[in-house]
Amino acid sequence: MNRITLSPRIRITPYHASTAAAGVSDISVYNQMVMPTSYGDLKAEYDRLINGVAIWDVSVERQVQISGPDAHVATQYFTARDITNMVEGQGKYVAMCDHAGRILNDPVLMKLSGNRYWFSIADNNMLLWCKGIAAERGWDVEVIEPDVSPLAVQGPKAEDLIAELFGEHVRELKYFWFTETELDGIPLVLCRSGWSKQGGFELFLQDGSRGDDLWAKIVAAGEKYDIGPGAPNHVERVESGLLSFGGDNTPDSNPLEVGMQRYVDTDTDVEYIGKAALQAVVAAGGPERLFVGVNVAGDLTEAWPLPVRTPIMQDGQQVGTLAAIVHSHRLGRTIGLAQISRAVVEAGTMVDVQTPEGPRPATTQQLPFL
Ligand code: THG
Repeated sequence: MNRITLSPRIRITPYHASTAAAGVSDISVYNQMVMPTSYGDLKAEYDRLINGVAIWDVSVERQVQISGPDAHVATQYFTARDITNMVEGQGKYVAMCDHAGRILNDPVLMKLSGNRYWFSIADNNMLLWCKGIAAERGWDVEVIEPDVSPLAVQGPKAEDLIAELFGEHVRELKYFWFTETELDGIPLVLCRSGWSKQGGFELFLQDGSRGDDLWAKIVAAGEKYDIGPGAPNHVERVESGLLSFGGDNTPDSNPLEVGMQRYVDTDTDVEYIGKAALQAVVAAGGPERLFVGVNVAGDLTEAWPLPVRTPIMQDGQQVGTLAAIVHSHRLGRTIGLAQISRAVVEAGTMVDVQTPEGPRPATTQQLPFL
């Protein structure tokens, strides 16, 4: 068993004491911050997410806030999607790319009151990127990481619980839309979002001194729904085909190679970093690799993410990389997420994947599985 040595360099979250009291057993590090990944019973955590309601400390989804007179111009330039028509209270799933069109992040972008935007980021230092480019461009913007720490409430019973706490109007919120609100004086942004397809909300706490208060209020109200602690669920996310940025992609992947083609605009007049490179990929007929599911022969006992991506082979040649492999109880088979050569995917031919339990034959399929 390995342990992680904590120091001020690896930040703890505003819910740290609550997660410890709830029995957190495993953590990862993400955006230089502690991310709880299990409370010791992965099967129970999965069942709670599929059938009930779970509370997750996802403070590690940090916000990069862009505000000021040039906020829209700057935010658009960082975003490989046309955000011209975005309105206050709306969120969108977007890609941020470098100048070669390689994906740097897959945040949820939110447009807040007062000419402010939040990139709710995956694991990569976008604060540094945005600050550097804004300064070089001479834009009149402030780029900061505000005191904001999301708490996810996920599962089919999440909506009833959130409606009880915040009112029936929350049922009308569309996906990724949000309201700036409070709970007994705790300031937060309530968004219909979260890294699962089981439904739910994220409460973006805006005062890091109130984390344990907020956790306690959710757990007290959730008692009658049998709420329990959990974390972004590795099995459910594979079944749902949700991208884990940094894990699923290779460092040179463009967003079309990680399943984000629906969220990338190349036929647009707006300017953004990487646009020319992505237009060239489209003009060439599409990306070289696709993000797909694999159906793997045989059962598997291992339930954790792979420590490294493993090669996917065909006829002795590497044709892709496997990022995740799990046993799905709902599907009754072993499934994985992979980046595989488009030619191989389109031919529909068998591949060989390296699993923690040896090599196995596999077929490819479109995502999601469920
Ligand atoms: N919460 C917050 N920020 C985040 C994440 C989060 N930032 C990084 C990362 N996680 C973003 N990743 C995703 C990926 C997919 C979805 C949500 C966050 C998702 N997708 C839906 C789907 O695929 O069906 C809907 C997408 C759509 O149609 O627009 O839910 O977890 N705060």
